[in-house]
Amino acid sequence: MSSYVLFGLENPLLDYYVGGGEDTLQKYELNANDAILASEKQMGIYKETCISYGAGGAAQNSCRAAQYVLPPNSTVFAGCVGNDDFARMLRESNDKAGLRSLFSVDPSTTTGVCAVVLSNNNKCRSLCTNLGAANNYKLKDLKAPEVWSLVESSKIFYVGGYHLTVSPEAMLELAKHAVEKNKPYIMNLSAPFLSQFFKEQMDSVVPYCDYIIGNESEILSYGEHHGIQTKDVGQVALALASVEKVNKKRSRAVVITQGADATIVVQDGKVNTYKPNHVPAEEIVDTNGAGDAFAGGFIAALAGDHGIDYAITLGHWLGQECIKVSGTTLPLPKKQY
Ligand code: 26A
Repeated sequence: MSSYVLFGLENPLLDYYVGGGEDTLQKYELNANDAILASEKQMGIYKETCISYGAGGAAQNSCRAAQYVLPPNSTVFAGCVGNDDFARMLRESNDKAGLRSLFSVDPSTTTGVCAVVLSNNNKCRSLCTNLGAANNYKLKDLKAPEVWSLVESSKIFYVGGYHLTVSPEAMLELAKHAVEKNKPYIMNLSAPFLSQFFKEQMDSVVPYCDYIIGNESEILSYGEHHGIQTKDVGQVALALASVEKVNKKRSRAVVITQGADATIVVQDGKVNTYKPNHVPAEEIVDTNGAGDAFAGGFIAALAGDHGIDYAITLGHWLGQECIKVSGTTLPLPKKQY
């Protein structure tokens, strides 16, 4: 029996930082705070000079962050990569973080890349992804015996909403296992465009979710595209939390972060708020990955059988540690909460 407790699934991406701030945003028709799939007009961005690079992929970042606070060998992460240097870099940084990579390899294409453009004194980040091999993850990859045996021995599941564009089938297969064994299943809303353009896929997975994590723009997009007539974050979160559940043994919590503002938690028909500690502007280096680190702390706490109050506190702490360093990484040597 393995000791892994957390199983993550999503897109293993390499983050490719491009300079130029507002000018680059304009050149490639990108918004300052957004996450999109690249279209033809953005393909040139991957030929711009890279100012730095590092492991990315939202859920992969969260799993690395969860491992930061969990005992060794607690986390595994599945997705599809190419057979190239980028894949080797991702494996190396997961190894370094103690996250086990469960990568399927598609040698016919390249590992996925996310162009990151920082603007507004590094307070805004625009993400533009070319999924590459990550787009080719299939249900059969999850069902491969060496992968599925780790699904069976894991205690808790974390799926990125971004995977809705890739393999909702694999997300559902994991979800059904979670229900059958009454294990917690957590999804991140990941980006506003998913509720809009992948609504059907989103709606197929939400009934299985025990926890849904997102930010204010993601929940408002969910509301807008589900006919919820309010722009009040708590009210939209209540509506999402009340979508009928498949696993009746667990209630659902919806957790919405709002940057430096209070995190909103909806559970059992009640709205609670949790204010994160203040981080002085001069200490903020790079906000890319803050939400992922929050999710990592949150799921690590759940994996350790803690309650939601502690999960939020640990999430806030990891989010804050993440924005004080460059990239989607956390400070080394490790800090203790
Ligand atoms: C399918 N898309 C668009 C994506 C992503 C993504 N991770 C998975 N799928 N677009 C951006 N990211 C990741 O989000 C992190 C910051 O939250 C980036 O790789 C970045 O590390």
